[in-house]
Amino acid sequence: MGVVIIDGSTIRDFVNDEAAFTKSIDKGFTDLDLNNDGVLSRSELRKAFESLHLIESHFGVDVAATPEELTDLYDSIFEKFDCDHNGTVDREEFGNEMRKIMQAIADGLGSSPIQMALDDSEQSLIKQAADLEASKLPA
Ligand SMILES: [Ca+2]
Ligand SMILES: [Ca+2]
Repeated sequence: MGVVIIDGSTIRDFVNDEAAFTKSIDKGFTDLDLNNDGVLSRSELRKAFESLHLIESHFGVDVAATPEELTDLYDSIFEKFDCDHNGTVDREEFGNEMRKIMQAIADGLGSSPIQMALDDSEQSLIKQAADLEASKLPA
């Protein structure tokens, strides 16, 4: 378990770093596409959000939400991602929506840094944002 300190600019720098962001979105998409059919299904996207831990922090869900409430929530997230409503999320839809979510998180954080405890093995976007910033610090 490592603790990182991030603020809005950490995340914004990451999202604005086109090469780094696209690379991590691409990798994330490939990891999430469990059956390798080139698109994300409802359940694949749900797994993604369960592992990103964004739900609790960003969507303000009560941890005591019932399974039905959670399913409704994940359904509404899926609808957001699935811009053309064809029932699957392709790479472009995924990248566009992740960018919006990360920007919304950045705006929410503003300039007040928060501490996040992250699993060292975790490769969430927030962890990658923190790593990117750390890599730019003078040695
Ligand atoms: Ca798939
Ligand atoms: Ca779609």
